Amino acid sequence: MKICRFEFKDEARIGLVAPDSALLDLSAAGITRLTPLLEEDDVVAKLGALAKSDLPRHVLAEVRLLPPVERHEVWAAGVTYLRSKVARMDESDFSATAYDKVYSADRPEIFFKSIAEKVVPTRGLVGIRKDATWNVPEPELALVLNSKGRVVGYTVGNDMSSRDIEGENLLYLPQAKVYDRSCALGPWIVLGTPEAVAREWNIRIQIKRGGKAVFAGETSVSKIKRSFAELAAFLFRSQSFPHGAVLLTGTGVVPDEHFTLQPADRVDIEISGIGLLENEVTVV
Ligand code: DO4
Ligand code: MG
Repeated sequence: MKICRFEFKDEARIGLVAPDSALLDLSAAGITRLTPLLEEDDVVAKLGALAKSDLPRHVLAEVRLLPPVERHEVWAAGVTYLRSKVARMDESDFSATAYDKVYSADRPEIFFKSIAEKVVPTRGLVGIRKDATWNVPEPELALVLNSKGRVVGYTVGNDMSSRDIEGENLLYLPQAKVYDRSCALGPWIVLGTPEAVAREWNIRIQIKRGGKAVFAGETSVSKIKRSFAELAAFLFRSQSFPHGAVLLTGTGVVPDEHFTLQPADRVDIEISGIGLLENEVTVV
């Protein structure tokens, strides 16, 4: 079951993506916000019943999708895949031990990524910093958590990163990770999927320049070292999220060291059980 935020007559609405790719407008059923919906015990049953009712329909391809967050903070876990650990140890002698240790430590790496209003939706522009020379997208499964810390859904995430800044000194991580347009989420949230099923999904990325593929990579959610419940529990330890939160689960695809993004590149990230997050790159 897929729900999204979309723009209609200058307001944000909540929609249910139907199997025939129509968008059912949930505002007609009094559902105007995502956050309270995600607090419900059985949101899938509720939406399943509503899907059978006579809701207004839109053509999905014709609406502008909004980021699937309202007041959710976006956080990110790091070094959860072996590939991420190895690539980061290679890029920085200075910080290699830190990446090595955090991969196997009890406590995962978790860092702040974005406030909701800065999140870029599908078809929006993602950013590379003007003071960075080595920029990459990080295709990641994003957990959608309600205020109790329960994983209620999943979306596709892009943890845009400046590798030269992170590689120079790990204390620069917030600058490598948090800047305008550095976080994209979308196109929608998939609800009602158990972790065991989500772990069978594949994550694919393709980057095109002038219409030609310049990088493609793929990984599997099953390669994430830690369970979703473990990552969520660490995020919610000594911290509350009354509006819920989104937690990116780390990258398992890292382009080789010669690759850097350029303005106007097109980044497509697809997770098999969710859908496609598509963005173009701009300099910020
Ligand atoms: O340790 C730095 C960031 C790691 C990260 O973003 C990732 O592994 O995806
Ligand atoms: Mg990442």
